[in-house]
Amino acid sequence: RHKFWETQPVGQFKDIGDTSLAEGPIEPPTPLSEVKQEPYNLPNLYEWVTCDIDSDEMCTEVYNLLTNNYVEDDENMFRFNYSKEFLRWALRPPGYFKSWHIGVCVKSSKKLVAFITGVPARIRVRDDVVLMAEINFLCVHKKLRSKRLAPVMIKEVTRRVHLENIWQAAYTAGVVLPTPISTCQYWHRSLNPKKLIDVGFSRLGARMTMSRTIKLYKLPESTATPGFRKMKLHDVPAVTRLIRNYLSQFAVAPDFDEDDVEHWLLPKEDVVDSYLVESPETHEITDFCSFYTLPSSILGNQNYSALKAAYSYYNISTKTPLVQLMNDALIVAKHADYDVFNALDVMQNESFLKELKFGPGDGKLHYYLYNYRIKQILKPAELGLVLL
Ligand code: NHW
Ligand code: EN5
Repeated sequence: RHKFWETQPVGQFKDIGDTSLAEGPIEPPTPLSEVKQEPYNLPNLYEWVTCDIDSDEMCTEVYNLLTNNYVEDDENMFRFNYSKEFLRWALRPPGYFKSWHIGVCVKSSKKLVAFITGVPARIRVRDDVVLMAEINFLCVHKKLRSKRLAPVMIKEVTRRVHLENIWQAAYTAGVVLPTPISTCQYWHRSLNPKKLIDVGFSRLGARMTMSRTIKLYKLPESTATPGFRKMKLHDVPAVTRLIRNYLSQFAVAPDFDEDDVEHWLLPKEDVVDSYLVESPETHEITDFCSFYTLPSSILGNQNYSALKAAYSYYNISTKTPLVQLMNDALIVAKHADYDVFNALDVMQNESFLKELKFGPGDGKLHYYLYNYRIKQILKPAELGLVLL
């Protein structure tokens, strides 16, 4: 069934529910001297490249590959269109390794035809903080699919992660692989319902007219929470305390320090947005919400070529009810001209999705760990991790 994944240290379908298997690493680390020193072999026409995404030319090559070949929905109507600035942000967190930004190109023309990346992250699984690689942006050009290139790329990124003495990884995918630690549902909140319907992202509900639909999704002009404002650099220490305390309740979550918070959560235009609530009385930071910007190309529509989507990231409420906080997030997203606000049913998101008129999407997102076993499949609400 899974000729490649059966050979890898990941939870196997046959082991689901086997309580005799302990939680933790599946295989022990091997001495660094035993890690393969040369890259894996590629088919003869191709060669490895380490992608320098600081370089505008390389960043453009990667951007073009992904823009034309990355993830689509099940009916091939939309394709993720990560921006160059987003890719630079996603691939250069504190302590990143250039050697983990891996391309495959055609020897003769140097044209980039495949890509995979890792970035380092400390991820806590229950009580253990584990240094991991977060793997993302696996992409093989449409013309080179089904030639078993993906397993070679996964083995190569694994080798380069091992060379840094890191032995675990986390990743998400829309497809089922051996074996998810959790399966989440995408939810969508229309901000621009007319456009969403026009492009086939959503449908006019039964017994609904366009004008009733527009009215249904209308939002207030201004935010409701006193002290709601954009996060600034000087907020990093307070936001770090807030988020560390909040994430401690989940079974799997990143272990963020101040440098991570500055990188991942400080607002970056058209990449990541973060708002917080500063108490007008005490000036305490009591609540926080954030979203990242990931447009999709609209494939084959006469009138529109891009869908502007916000994706819920980390949200924390200690004083402001989460429903009110997220309604304010919807209001600022609407003002910034997003067409849709997307969220997964992770963390405490269930508590606002229905009330704020999010509807379930047709996509699921499966979470995976490499070389780390957990005993039971987690509920989405036990996940405190959002990957890009
Ligand atoms: S998920 C997004 C993945 N990208 C896309 O969907 C883009 C569009 N599709 C493609 O480019 C986010 C191709 O279809 C890809 C597969 C490249 C997906 N993850 O080359 P073959 C991520 O980036 C397995 C893992 O013939 P292809 C996360 C498949 O099950 N494995 O297929 C990435 C089969 O193995 P099996 C996937 O269609 C996490 C084999 O690939 C997969 O030409 C990576 C077939 O290969 C997926 N999304 O190319 C793992 N899709 O055993 C990281 C298919 O079933 C692991 N496959 O026979 C950790 C590594 C680090 C460890 C460090 C200690
Ligand atoms: C790793 N970092 O399928 C990422 N998206 O629902 C890789 N559907 O947008 C993982 N099919 O339901 C990728 N509209 C996995 C996701 C791949 C992309 C994907 C889904 C998620 C999606 C939309 C459009 C469907 C178009 C036809 C969808 C319904 C919205 C509606 C709004 C009103 C209230 C009810 C729902």
